[in-house]
Amino acid sequence: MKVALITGVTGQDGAYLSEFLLKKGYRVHGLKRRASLFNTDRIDHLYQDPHVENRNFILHHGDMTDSTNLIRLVQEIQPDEIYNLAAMSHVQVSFEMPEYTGNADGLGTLRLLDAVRLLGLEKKTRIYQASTSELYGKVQEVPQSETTPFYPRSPYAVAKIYAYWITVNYREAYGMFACNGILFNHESPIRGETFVTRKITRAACRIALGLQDKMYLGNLDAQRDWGHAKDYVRMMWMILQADEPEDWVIATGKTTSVREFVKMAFGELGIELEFKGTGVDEKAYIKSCTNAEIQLEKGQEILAVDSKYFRPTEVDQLIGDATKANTKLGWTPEYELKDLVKEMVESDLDLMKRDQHLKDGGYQILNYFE
Ligand code: NDP
Ligand code: GDR
Repeated sequence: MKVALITGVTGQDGAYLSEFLLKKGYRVHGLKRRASLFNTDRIDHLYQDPHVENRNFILHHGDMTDSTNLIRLVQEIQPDEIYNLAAMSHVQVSFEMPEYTGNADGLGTLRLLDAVRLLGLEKKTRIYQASTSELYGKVQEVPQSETTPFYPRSPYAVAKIYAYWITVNYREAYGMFACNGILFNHESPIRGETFVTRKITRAACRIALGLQDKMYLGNLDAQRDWGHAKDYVRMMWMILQADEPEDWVIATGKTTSVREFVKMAFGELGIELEFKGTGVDEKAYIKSCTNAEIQLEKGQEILAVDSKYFRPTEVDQLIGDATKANTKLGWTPEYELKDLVKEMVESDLDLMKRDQHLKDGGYQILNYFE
């Protein structure tokens, strides 16, 4: 039985990767942070009672900022594969917490690599590092591939660039099977609520159900190469099964603006929008609605731009070239963006209908939309 350690197991990718590896017959160990409330919603369906013998899904408390904890866990678990997914992963928040982001995302990766080296596991343990298309930052070349120069545009991206190069360095210096997956944006129904896609699908469903009047967004012109997280965790595993340790771009090769994503999400609900104005004065209104269950007035303003969501330095356009992953490992994404949007909207509609029942029953519902 192969043994994997996943850091960031409570996150979007950690949850999908755990499911994927368990189906492959792995014993999966997950590193989770201690929190004052349970923070395991995404993996609760995988939970196994600690009193059961021979569990194959085991959680450990830990933190990327704590070397002794990481060394002890790697020693205890003796993993065949480590997937380093833990990170303060929100680009805008990294401007508010630059030092912590550098510590967790940058130095955290060093701590993990060095734990493997100190314990003499260089030849046993393969390591996947969650690198990101944010490394490309300011557009140098379109589309972006493994050879495109980096130009990071946020404390998050700068921290991740350290993690990228320390992974390459440990591979070259100590012969470790350590690889970077340079993943472009990937989303799902369990995407964090403050990333733009999920913020949009949640708000569209809430507006359609009358739980919210309007949503606020930042830069509607930003373009992202959005894929489905399920396709991307499959590739994380494939990267560690390759013959040689290398770095790989994972992307769909198509780019879409935030504005277009808004139209697609409302479109799934049968609502057509009209955008008026430019820059911070841009707004969107209901143009028509073909869904008889939705009571929205034509002309209602449902979206406004709020400059507080603009970043001090923005990444304008990302579009990835995954030719290497396709030709050398046979990876292609199975999901189209329209399938992803549909899945996210259906899931959020279901969740928001529950909120509506609670509200109708006199209970207070969450009203937090950062
Ligand atoms: P999430 O934000 O959903 O999950 C991040 C995980 O890291 C959570 O489990 C979080 O724990 C954990 N974490 C944060 N800080 C620490 C810390 N100091 N010590 C231990 N654990 C910590 O991210 P995703 O699942 O979307 O992304 C996974 C990884 O891939 C991240 O490294 C991200 O930067 C990277 N990435 C993501 C892309 C995407 O589009 N999703 C694209 C490219 C790269 P908690 O639940 O307690 O907050
Ligand atoms: P990103 O994702 O920064 O690409 O990082 P996010 O969804 O936060 O932003 C995408 C684009 O949308 C614009 N935007 C807004 N973003 C947010 N969050 N909220 C808004 O209201 C809003 N309005 C417009 C942003 O300016 C940006 O251009 C994600 C994370 O998962 C990283 O961890 C990962 O490395 C990269 O994707 C690849």
